[in-house]
Amino acid sequence: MREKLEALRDEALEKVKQAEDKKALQEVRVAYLGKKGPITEVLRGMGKLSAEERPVIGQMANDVRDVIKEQVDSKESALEEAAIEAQLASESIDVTLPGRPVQAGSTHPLTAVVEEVEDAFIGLGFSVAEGPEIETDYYNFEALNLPKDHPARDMQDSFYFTEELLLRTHTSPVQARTMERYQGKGPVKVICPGKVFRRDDDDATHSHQFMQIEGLYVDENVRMSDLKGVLETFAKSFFGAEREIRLRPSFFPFTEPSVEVDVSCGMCGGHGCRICKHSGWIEVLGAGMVHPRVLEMSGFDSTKYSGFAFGMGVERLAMLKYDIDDIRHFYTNDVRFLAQFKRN
Ligand code: 2U9
Repeated sequence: MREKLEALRDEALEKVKQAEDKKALQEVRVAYLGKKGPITEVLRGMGKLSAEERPVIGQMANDVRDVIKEQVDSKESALEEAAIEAQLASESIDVTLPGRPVQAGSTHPLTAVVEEVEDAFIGLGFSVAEGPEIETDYYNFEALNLPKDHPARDMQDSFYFTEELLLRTHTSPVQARTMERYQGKGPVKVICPGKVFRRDDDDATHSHQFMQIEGLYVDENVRMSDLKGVLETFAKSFFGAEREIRLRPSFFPFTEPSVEVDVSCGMCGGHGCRICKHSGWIEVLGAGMVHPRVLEMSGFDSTKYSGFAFGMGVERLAMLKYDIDDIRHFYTNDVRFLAQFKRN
């Protein structure tokens, strides 16, 4: 019996040693320590032993069971530890490896120009206002002194949804709505950037959708000289301090008098070159003193208040500033074009 227990112990410990995973170890545990295992069998057959042998063999069987159990338990802990070590090793990150390059996008040139213009006017005390791209006939035309028979209201020139609703053809309705909100009390000092829509055939200089920034300043005693000073300050800030502006008479239904504003050519310094078509000047925006009828329609007393307004095309500003030859570059989203406008 003694030899049998010793053989059992040696055999079990050898199998513990050889067990490579928890499943194999569990099999050893069940085979040697389970209810149907050989040690339980020895303990069960104790009755057949003599009175002297019984305590000795009993003690020995218990010892063998204990040593097998202890070895199985410690091997189990060792296997668990090794598994955790292996997992940690497989998940380890070498933080000294160089990172994969990230493809960062860039600000769209039109967004960059809008933000730059906004910053220039915010510096002069203007706020930024936005409004709906789908407008009513009233705000897009009527409130801006464009009567029903005006050629600009031709169905062929605008995108109409119904007789009353259309895609705005300029951002002027945003200023009309802003004035209305002020309920006849100045000052109103806003710029309105946004998308506008006109039924045009697209080519290198025209697009059926483009961006405008318009501005409005209404207060007591606003004069043409205020308009000139603001636009000159803007032109110098946007194009460069060496640039000059000049005003030429023009006509818009919503301003009287109206002007077109040229900036001196940055390429030739005003002497004349290919860029300015040998005139020394480049047209950049339209402006004027707000028509008294427009002031009245939006709730302002035109005998007490006066104002100036101006409008410019964002694509045109960007094309002049960055020497871009085709307006369609702004909308086709070729990354080779867009990536040139990365800002630091
Ligand atoms: C209100 C009163 C007056 C806005 C103005 C212009 C002159 C102008 C064009 C420039 C190039 C449009 O993008 S463009 O084609 N705009 O010449 N816009 S004055 O006058 C207003 C607007 C709103 C209530």
